Amino acid sequence: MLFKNSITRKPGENFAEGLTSVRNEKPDYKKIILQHDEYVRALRSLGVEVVVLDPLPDFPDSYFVEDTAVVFPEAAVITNPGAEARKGEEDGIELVLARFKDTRRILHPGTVDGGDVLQAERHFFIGISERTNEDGAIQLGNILQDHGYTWEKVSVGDGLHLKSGVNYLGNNTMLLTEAFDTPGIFSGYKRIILDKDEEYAGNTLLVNSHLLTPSGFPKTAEKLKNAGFKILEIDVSEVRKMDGGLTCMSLRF
Ligand code: CIR
Repeated sequence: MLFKNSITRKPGENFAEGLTSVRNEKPDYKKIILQHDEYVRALRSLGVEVVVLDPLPDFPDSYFVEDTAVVFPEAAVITNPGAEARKGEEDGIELVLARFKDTRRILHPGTVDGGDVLQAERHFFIGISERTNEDGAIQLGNILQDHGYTWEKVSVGDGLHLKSGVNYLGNNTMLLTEAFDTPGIFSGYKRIILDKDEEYAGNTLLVNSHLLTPSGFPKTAEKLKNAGFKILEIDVSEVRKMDGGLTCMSLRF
């Protein structure tokens, strides 16, 4: 699927007040701004128009725009984010997406974070996690089904989001951690399994002709290149300190 448009949001000066499981590594504002700029440049270099929204001071995690919507050619589903501190981020995104798509909403008690929603061609995997519940998955699945997509639930286990551990690379190929390489779910795909010490690189993002992958994971970079993929390595060290990665920082359609 070719992406023409994307929505991003600049990290705010208070981004380090966002939710994170990473202790004792202080994130740096100047660095994250440079990293975000590089990310936006990479999207543009791949032919994608990028909307860059201003920070929302009340929501330090709001540059992780991926969690606020699920976008596909026919519509955009505005989520009800699973973390209390992030509820409300979706309202600003709805206004922007409504310029491009018909919008639908996930309603309470359903919760969905976009980071739990993995699209592989006409099929969606919806992760059940601390952020996405059964009710939310069913609401989203019903909307997807109305548009002719198929879907299934996947238990996320320990990770934050489904896409923290598995991503679709195109060409019928999944990049995934050993934990997701269980018989059944992804066995119909070619699979590239991440080394234990490089699992963070599972958050690799397919954009048109290239894969955006975090820098600093040489074994994963080699595996992707050997499998025939073109890669762009991007430094997201500060984003990682806030439990985020490359997929989280944009909505693409
Ligand atoms: C959070 O905990 O919600 C943020 N600090 C990180 C969100 C990352 N988003 C994503 O993986 N889609």
